[in-house]
Amino acid sequence: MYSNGRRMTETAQSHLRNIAIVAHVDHGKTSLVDAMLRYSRVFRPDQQVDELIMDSDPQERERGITILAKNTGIRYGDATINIIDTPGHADFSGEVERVVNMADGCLLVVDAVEGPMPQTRYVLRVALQQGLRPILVINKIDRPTADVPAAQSAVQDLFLELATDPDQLDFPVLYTSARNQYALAEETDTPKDMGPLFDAIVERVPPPVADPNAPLQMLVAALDYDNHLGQIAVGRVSRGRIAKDEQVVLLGQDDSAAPYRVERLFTFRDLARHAIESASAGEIVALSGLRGVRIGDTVASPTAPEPLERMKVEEPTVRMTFSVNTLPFSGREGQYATSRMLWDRLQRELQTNVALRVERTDSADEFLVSGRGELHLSVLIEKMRREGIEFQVSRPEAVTRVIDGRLHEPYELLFLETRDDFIGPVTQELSARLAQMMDMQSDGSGNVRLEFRLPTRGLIGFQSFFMRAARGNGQMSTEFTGMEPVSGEVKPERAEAIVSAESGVAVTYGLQNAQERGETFVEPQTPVYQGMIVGRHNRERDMDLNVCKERKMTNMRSATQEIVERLAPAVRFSLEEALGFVNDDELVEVTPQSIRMRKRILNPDERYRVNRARAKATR
Ligand SMILES: Nc1nc2c(ncn2[C@@H]2O[C@H](COP(=O)(O)OP(=O)(O)OP(=O)(O)O)[C@@H](O)[C@H]2O)c(=O)[nH]1
Ligand SMILES: [Mg+2]
Repeated sequence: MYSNGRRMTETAQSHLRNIAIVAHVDHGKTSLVDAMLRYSRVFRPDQQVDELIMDSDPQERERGITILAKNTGIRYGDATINIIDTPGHADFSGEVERVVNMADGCLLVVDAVEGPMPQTRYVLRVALQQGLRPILVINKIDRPTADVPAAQSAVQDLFLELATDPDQLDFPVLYTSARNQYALAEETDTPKDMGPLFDAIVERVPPPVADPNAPLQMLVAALDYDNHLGQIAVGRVSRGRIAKDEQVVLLGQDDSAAPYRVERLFTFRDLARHAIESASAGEIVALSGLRGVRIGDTVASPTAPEPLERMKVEEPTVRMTFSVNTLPFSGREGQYATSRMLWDRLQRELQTNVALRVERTDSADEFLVSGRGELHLSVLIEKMRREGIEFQVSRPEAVTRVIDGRLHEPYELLFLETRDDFIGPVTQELSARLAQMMDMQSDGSGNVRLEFRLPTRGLIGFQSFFMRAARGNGQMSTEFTGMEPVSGEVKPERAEAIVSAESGVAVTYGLQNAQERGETFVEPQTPVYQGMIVGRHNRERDMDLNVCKERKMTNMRSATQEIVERLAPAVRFSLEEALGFVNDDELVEVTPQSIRMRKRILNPDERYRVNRARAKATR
């Protein structure tokens, strides 16, 4: 069996290529996978095909970004090319760290207009440290403002800086338009199809080299779920063979080892899983039958249960609490989650969300959840709310750490692209957030690129501000640079809250009163509770106000005179905006239907008593 298997394996490996696609956000990774899938004729020519087919998660479609790394397998001639599409947003860097171990090569995609950006450097470093053979793909060459030579030479500098092995400097360069579905080996070639990119992959990425006769070892790099099969573990067989019905052991965290049978085995072909009987070292497979499996576990032969090293994932930078909904409305709009249910749900998330951390706190109803940025956490919040769960979260804060006896906090570089009309308000806001400007470049036609250095603490809530301030004419990205001693105080310009003084139903008259003092967040006829934040006060202090108060109707004449009641429409916050708005003494209440903000202490008298006591204590 083995001698036979060995010959078969060697042939199979030489036909196999495993590549990861990495880049800065929006440089065209998923579009490139679309173009490759189309070229390999997954879709019949006359078939209508969705764009960004790999971005299958609803939040990926809505937000227009890739959130989860995903696999597909494409046939090209005799070759099978396993492709791993990864996210380019810095908050999902953990996804890149999770999957690079499955690849032997990578396509580094760079936008021909933007050139290398912060996350280009980050993902290239991760890929090169893993020893991947790179192919540089200069994409979007169809864009009128493309500057291919500039982009290419900037990436070349990056390679010189980051290569861990001189061989990595000898990389092919392809020029592509993923949108128009062509790739060129030379910039001056005539556009035809994606063939040149496939040829480069087959010629330049080495096939997987591994021993198919050693005892089985496979690192679980991804998890999937199937209603019939249950949990599906995905990984690259790094040693030996794996077969359907075979006995394996699952080596988990804390040295646990549990025996299982491989119930079903698959490879990836196009957009589907393709059932197979066996696979050998070098192949990327999916298997069912393992229970309680986590990413980072090893599937091994019972004869040699040796775990592989778990993938290295960097530390979180941002954290917030997730807590049980303690509000008067709890359970009305969603499934009321007990602390046990919330804890279990967060534990389940840890099975796949490798860069996430969850800890208990002093309170049984509150958990500390840490991730790689606000978006990393808000995507999780949104996912849980769509599952029907109700809960509350706190304002995000930077994760601090004591190093050599001193409190340190994360620092980041912030890169902004916007129109020069917005430089003023943006730099003013950033200086209140402890940012230092490092660089500013104008292109002469009104576009500007700005670079700042600031603590992660100052960055919290900035994205919402920036999007509003630049009226959508902006892009931002960040790069974590390291931990530095804490200094300075962030003073974001937040006006304070208008807080509902009563529980009841907001009415026009009450909201009009509120609008004389600021903006309001609720429409008339909205149920409100005492302690709920219903508006933004113009002054720098909170105000409790009864928005349920009706006009006194005793004087009929004056009431009819003022019958024309003017009310500005309510300001609606997205989840991210709400997270950026709340202070430490407030929470965001999340239900499947609503995002509300509240004071932690609902009762105004009690709240003022506590605040006074606190102010006294710090004096
Ligand atoms: N003009 C032009 N636009 C492109 C090209 N490739 C991608 N785009 C556009 O660029 C945007 C981002 O493309 P995606 O493929 O989602 O980028 P991505 O790298 O997968 O983004 P993330 O996964 O979120 O990091 C989309 O609007 C694409 O239509 C191209 O070759 N030419
Ligand atoms: Mg993508």
